[in-house]
Amino acid sequence: MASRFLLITLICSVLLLSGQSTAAVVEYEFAIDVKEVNLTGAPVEALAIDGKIPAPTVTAAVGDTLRATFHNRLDVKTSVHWHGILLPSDQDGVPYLNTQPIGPGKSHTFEFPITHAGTFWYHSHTDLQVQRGLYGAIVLTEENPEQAIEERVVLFSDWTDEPVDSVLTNLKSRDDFYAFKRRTIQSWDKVLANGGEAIRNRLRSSLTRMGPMDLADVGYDAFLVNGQQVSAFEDIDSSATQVKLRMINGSTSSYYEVEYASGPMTVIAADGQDVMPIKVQRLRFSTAETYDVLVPIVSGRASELRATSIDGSGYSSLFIGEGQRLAAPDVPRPNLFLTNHMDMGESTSMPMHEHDEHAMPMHEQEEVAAPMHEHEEHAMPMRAQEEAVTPMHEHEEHAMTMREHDATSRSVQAAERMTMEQDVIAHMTDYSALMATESTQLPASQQWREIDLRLTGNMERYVWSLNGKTAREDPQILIKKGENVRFLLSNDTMMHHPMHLHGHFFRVVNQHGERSPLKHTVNVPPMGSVVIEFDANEEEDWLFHCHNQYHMKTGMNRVVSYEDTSLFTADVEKLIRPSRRWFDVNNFHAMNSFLDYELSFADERNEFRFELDTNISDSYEIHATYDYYFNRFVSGFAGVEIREHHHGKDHDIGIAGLNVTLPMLIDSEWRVNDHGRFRLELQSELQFTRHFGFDWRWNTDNEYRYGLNYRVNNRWLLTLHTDTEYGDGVGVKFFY
Ligand SMILES: [Cu+2]
Repeated sequence: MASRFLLITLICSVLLLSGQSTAAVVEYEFAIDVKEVNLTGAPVEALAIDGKIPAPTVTAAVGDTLRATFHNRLDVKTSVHWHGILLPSDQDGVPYLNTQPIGPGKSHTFEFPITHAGTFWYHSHTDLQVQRGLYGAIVLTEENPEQAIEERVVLFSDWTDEPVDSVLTNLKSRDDFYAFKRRTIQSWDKVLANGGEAIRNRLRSSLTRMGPMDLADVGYDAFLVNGQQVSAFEDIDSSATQVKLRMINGSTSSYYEVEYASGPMTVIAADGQDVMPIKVQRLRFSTAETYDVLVPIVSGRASELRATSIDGSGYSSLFIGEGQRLAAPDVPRPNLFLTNHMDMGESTSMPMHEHDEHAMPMHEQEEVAAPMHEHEEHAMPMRAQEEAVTPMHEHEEHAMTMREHDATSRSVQAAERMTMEQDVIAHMTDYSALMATESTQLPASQQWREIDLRLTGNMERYVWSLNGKTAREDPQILIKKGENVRFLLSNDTMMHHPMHLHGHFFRVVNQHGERSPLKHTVNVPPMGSVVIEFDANEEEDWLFHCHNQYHMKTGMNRVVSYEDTSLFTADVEKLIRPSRRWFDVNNFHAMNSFLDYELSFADERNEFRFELDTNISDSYEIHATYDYYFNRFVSGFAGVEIREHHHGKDHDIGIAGLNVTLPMLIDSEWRVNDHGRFRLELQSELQFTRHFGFDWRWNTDNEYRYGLNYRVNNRWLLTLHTDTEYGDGVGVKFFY
């Protein structure tokens, strides 16, 4: 691997006419190559820029020209996108849209003027390469920076040892594939244990066919800060009383709760744009955002900045300062059973006490899942150093024993909240507290264009879309230069979506009116809505997409095109697709009395299904159908059914009908055969506990199958079944 060191050369200094300031060409040259890393105890192949994960930080000042050359040493294509930066569209780095991909062995040079300051990042926009390590920080400073305070870059990311293509395949194969690994299967035992409100929530979400809320897609093996699970800044100037952290969430799909051990953080910029300073104790950090914060340095202490994945499945730790380690408080696992999705959009709707109150029972926290393992490992040394008396120690105790000390815990925390300074936001979960430093109003003289964008998806099939259509089906949003554009974003799904617009800053319209903050990435919470507005002052084409890379790659994106200058071509399909369009899912069910094999081959709208049932000796049934999905709940199908049973051959028949998801998430099949005979079949699954589940199927011919399953791991189930045709049986189910 040809690793190159960062090369910064100030090639030429251009004296401006005034003679006062100098603008430089800041030049970088990087190699993109594979790199073996070992983050969880096993060596895995990753991708790195100049041998580093994260990539080296790119810095430049307003007025400079940034010239960056990338040499692709991979055997696949790659690309580099400058996230959040205003630049000419042909430099934006989105392959097939703005900049051609960088082929294997090829090089590409970007060159653009730096017109604004702030904290940003750069990353590959090809396939899921960002999950493998192709991301780095960008620090853009003012032309003549004032005496700067001590500052550091803090880049958070998520890590899986699995090949990314298999992550996507797994997400497609079963909606709870990673929930099992993350221990977030929302089984009925937990619903019941959480009482009346949880039962009502579950019944409501089942009746409305929404299904339960989820906070993460992937079961990660590690969460990283500056490339490590535990990292430290020990070299802070000893005279410094505070340090500026340029925080970047460079994750592929993770949101974090960020908290600092030595008091609240002062947020001074969001997405590279200055905001009026606000003090925040716990900050929800959406994928692809950046925040600049000031944190106090406590002499003789290394205070932890902890970023906990919002599903509670793990965290990364950064210790700031030198001395005894001071741990940040544990963020209890969110309780999805008691979180009404309507709460998700409200600021500080989940104050600390509510969180703790809704924390998982203790035994739940004790179970050690793979991602929790590291969590435990670096929690241990902290606990070991008990001499480092942490003021937050009591907090941990509360979280762990809150079942027993519920009442005590609640009153203690209520008191804590009371004593907390009035102007500290205990938990910032949205943007209502963010206020720009000056008016961000759009030119009053311009025409308005308003566009409704519903964030839609199908969790069961893992298809994500806008207004019910993937980018392949409806790729473009047309706007005109000189307009004010307003996007009304409403989230119809039970997941968060961090929506990112390339090449523009938009206002996130909030209570601060004309001083609504400017951002380039906005979280739209489950069932929530957000209004964004921007001045259409660019040219050509810009991507607008969910920055959860798995949502983006399965359809949640659009090209925003300027009508008169758009260079949009059909090639864009190569951009919005993962490495392939079709996914296959195989289910194999082997019993002592029969075999059942199901194959599904599907894209976002079409599905080919094949099912074979047989007892091997004298009976079999084959179904082969084509399904077209009208929407999340309804598909139409046509196909054939071939049956041969021991009591005599039934002849082959054509079948057609509708599959409809009914309230309570019951799947129904309404079909007729070519003799005009109608049949209704119903089926569903019930998950009693993390491991035990029940499935049933019944039809109006009075055929049924039902069974009890024990889930051994992500892919294997032990099963006990009975079937009208094949009788009772025990066996295994396997899917891949
Ligand atoms: Cu999304």
